This record gives sequence, C-alpha cells and structure tokens, in this order.
Amino acid sequence: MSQGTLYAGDFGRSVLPRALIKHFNLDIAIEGTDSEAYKTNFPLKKVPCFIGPKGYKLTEVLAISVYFINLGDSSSKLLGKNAQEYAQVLKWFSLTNSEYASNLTVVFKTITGALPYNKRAIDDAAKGVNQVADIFNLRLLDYTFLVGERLTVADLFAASLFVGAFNFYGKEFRTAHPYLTRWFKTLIAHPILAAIVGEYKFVDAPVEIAPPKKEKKAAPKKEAAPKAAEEAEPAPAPKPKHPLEALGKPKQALDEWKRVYSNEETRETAIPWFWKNMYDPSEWSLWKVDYKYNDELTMTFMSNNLVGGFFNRLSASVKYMFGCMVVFGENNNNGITGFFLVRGQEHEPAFDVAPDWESYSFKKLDDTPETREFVDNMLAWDKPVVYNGENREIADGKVLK
Ligand SMILES: N[C@@H](CCC(=O)N[C@@H](CS)C(=O)NCC(=O)O)C(=O)O
Repeated sequence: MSQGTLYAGDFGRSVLPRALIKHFNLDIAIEGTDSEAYKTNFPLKKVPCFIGPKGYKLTEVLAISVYFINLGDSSSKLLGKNAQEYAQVLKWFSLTNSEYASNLTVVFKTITGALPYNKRAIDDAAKGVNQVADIFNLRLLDYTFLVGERLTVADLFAASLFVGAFNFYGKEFRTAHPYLTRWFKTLIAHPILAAIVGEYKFVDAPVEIAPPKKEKKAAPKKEAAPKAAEEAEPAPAPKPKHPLEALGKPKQALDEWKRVYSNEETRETAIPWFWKNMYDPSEWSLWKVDYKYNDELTMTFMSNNLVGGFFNRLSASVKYMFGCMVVFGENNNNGITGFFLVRGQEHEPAFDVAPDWESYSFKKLDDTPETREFVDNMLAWDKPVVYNGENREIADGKVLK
C-alpha cells in the first residue's frame, strides 16, 4: 500500500526527504506544488510537505525526515544510538534549519530576485551564515560527524543545505572553514545524498550579488479594442483558439514522438525515429533558441530554473511544439541554448504565449548535416556544446513535452 505523497521542490529542504525515500526505497510518490491537494492542504505554500494514508499530514522538514527514517528502519542509527544522541541530532538539525537556513534564504532569494537587493540585509545574512559555519567548523575539528563518530540525519540535512554556502561564497568560504569543508566533501559524496545531488563540483568564484542592472520588460500587451456601448455587458467570451490550431492535424502526431523520446534509447532509436517519422519540413520548422543574456547568468541550477519557468509559461503551446534546452558551462560562466520543433513555419505564434519569450533569440534551421548534428546533441546531451568555438560541458537541461 502506498505510504503517501511528498510535495517537494528540487533544492534546499526538499533534498533530504527525497534522499530518504530513495535510500529506504519507500513507496512514497513525489509531486511538485501544482496539485489541488497541495494547495488546499498547505496554506503556507512551503515545501517539503507530506500526506500519508488516512489524511495523516506533516509539514516541517525535521518532522518529515524523522517519520521517513522510522518508516524505513525503526531502529536506524541515523537518529542516534540513544536518547542523548537523539537530542544532539535534533540540536544540529534545528540549528541548521533555523539559524543557518534563515540567513541563507535571504542570500538565495536576493540572487533569484525574489527579494529586492538590499546590501545591509545581504551583509547581515552572510555574517549569520558564517557564524553558524564557524560553529560547525569548530565542532568538526574534533569530531568526524556532527553528533560524534557516526553519521546521523543531522549531517545529511546540514550538508544538503551547506551546498548553498559553498556555491555562493566559493573558495574563500572553504579556506575559512577547512574542517567543515572536509566534512562536506565526505557528506556530499555519501551515497544517500549523491543519489539526489549527483556529483558535486566546487566553485572558486563567489556569486556576485549586485543591484539589478536593467529590467527586462515583458512584451507589451496588445491594446484591446475599445468596447462598443452596446457591448457593455458581453457574455463571457469563448476561450480563444490557439492560432496554430488553424493548421489542422499534422500527419504525424507529436504525442507519439514525445512517447518515443521518453521511452526509447535516445541515440539508437529515438533520434532516427525523429528524422524518419516526425520531422516533415512542410508541416514543421526547426529553431535554434538561445538565451540573450548569458552574461547575467550565475549559478547553473538557477539558469536551469529559468528554463523551467520559460517552459511552464509555454504550456499553452505545448500541443504544437517540442523542445530541449540545456545549460552549458559552470557557475558564473554559463549559457542556455536549445532546439525546438514548431508546428508551421513561424516561431512567434508558438512562443509569444510566454511573456519572457523576447529574452531569447530564434534562428530557423534548414535541414543540413550541421542542423542534424545540433538537434541530435540537444536530444542526447552526451556531448559538449560548441559555443563561440569552445567546447562547453552540459551542466543541466530541460525538455518541453
Ligand atoms: N519551517 C519549514 C520551512 C520550509 C521552507 O521555508 N521551505 C522553503 C524551501 S527550502 C520554501 O518552501 N520556500 C518558499 C517560500 O518561502 O515561499 C521547514 O522547516 O520545513
């Protein structure tokens, strides 16, 4: 029987519950925050949250993590081996979740634009992060792990959140906290975290947090025609049809391609299928799409979030297009590129449903060997991207389907 549903994001406090589900092989579904169940049950709209059988509900990462560990192994040493250790586990977990995370959140939200730039607030938050890091560093001078010589869930949680400080403050932070860094290296490579975080690469340069240089304006909305007097109280307008619906049904249904791409081996099966069955230049066009402001990108995961947001806003056109975009490069030096297959010969009707579409440049691609190589690479993500003549590794990516 299903053990419930975790509502989670990709980063921060959501990493540990995800990792525990995987580690203990729990029968818990993981969902994002779009569902009605999430919206009605969790008015604070934070993650992680959990709904178990018979309406059992939990918020708070600490409570959820302890519950998942007990579901997986009721005598797990991840919670310490006695009451004293258990209390220590809670102490380090809570210190991380309150003192450290509250400060890191200010930095994170300023970088992502969720908070307005405020130098004082960022400096205070950095001070707070460093104070907690100093406490950890001192403890880890004498002990291998936070509670003692054995790994506990407090280590896993703290390391999953210290990713933020190591990403934001770079080499300087490592130099100032050598024992914390030694511990972090062990933890981030530990199978329980590595299964979710993947291979972690340290960055040297700190993220530059500066006041926004310029506002990128959304495409101006077309002025609605003034209403005639007799139309003062019109009946609700029928939902406007997507302009690409006028082109009728294509010979090859896009959904079938999306299924092939999701289920089959990419190079061996999906790519040949795409060129043989899907791409018909009389019905579809191919586009190379590049983000225009690569020099403003900072962390690769944030660039990937940007692509995710763009794809969400394209959802009204998803019946008429397919695309893959990748983030190439590393933190503070990355870019976004990709390809799209679009119904018809113009890109605008498909893309202008997303208010930020003008932040991207669009180049129509003819069917040449170079185009095929580019499209194949964007589908397979197994080779570096060539950008300005340089080979750049793919850090992440998203598929619009
Ligand atoms: N007290 C909660 C805090 C949860 C929390 O703040 N989660 C962050 C992500 S790490 C979130 O959902 N932020 C969204 C927001 O602040 O709007 C816990 O410990 O689980």
